[in-house]
Amino acid sequence: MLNYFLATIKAMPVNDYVGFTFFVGTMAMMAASVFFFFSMSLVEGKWKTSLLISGLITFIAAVHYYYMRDYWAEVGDSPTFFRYVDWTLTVPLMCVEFYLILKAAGAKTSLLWKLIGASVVMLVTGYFGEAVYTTGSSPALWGLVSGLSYFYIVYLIMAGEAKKLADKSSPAVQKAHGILCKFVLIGWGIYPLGYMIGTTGWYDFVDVIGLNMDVVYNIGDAINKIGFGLVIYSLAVSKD
Ligand SMILES: *C/C=C(C)/C=C/C=C(C)/C=C/C1=C(C)CCCC1(C)C
Repeated sequence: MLNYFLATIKAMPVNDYVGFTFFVGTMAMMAASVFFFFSMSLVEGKWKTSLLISGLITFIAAVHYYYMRDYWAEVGDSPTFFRYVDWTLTVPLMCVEFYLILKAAGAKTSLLWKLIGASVVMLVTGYFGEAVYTTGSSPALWGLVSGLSYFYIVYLIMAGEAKKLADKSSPAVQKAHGILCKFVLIGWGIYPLGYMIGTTGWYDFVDVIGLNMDVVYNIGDAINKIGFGLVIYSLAVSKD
């Protein structure tokens, strides 16, 4: 561990703010995982699995951030592959969180599979546009398909099946569901911004904000993965 810190500090030029966000991301995800795992023993039985999933989301991210930091330091380029492997594991787990809190209201596994299916399509098409078909109008087209899958998820949770189940749930679950929806609508909306910065297309005007794509993705991950877990945590400790 000490060696890791020393190597990190040596490999980190003072002006490498991108590398710095990978480093801070690793630590934040690790700390959050410890918090969620330890909280499991403090909450009622029915919430333990939800907290376990919260911890797994940040733990999987911590491991990927560890490698992404290395990759950035060694190669000096976006660790797109690790990034998408991370998302492909963690985003479906976020769908599981929705399913688990709505299960008491009668959520079926078919709802879970719709959410997971849409998120896999969203991520695979995003990967195509970012790493496979990167020229001409391809990134814009793949980004569009990805965006449609994203809006299907938003529809399911904010107006469709999941919303109807939330309406039948306890006040505490309703509140948690509502906040998780805002994370998906606003927090997940950060990612297309990173995509527009990192790929070429009609939307290149977004680059004028001068941010680095990985910094945008790293901010998105910190907000969404830790934020999601904290919503679940506060639901689990509420008297409901
Ligand atoms: C922990 C990781 C999370 C919550 C990742 C979420 C990623 C997205 C919501 C990505 C969405 C994208 C689009 C909607 C269009 C452009 C391509 C993507 C994959 C960046």
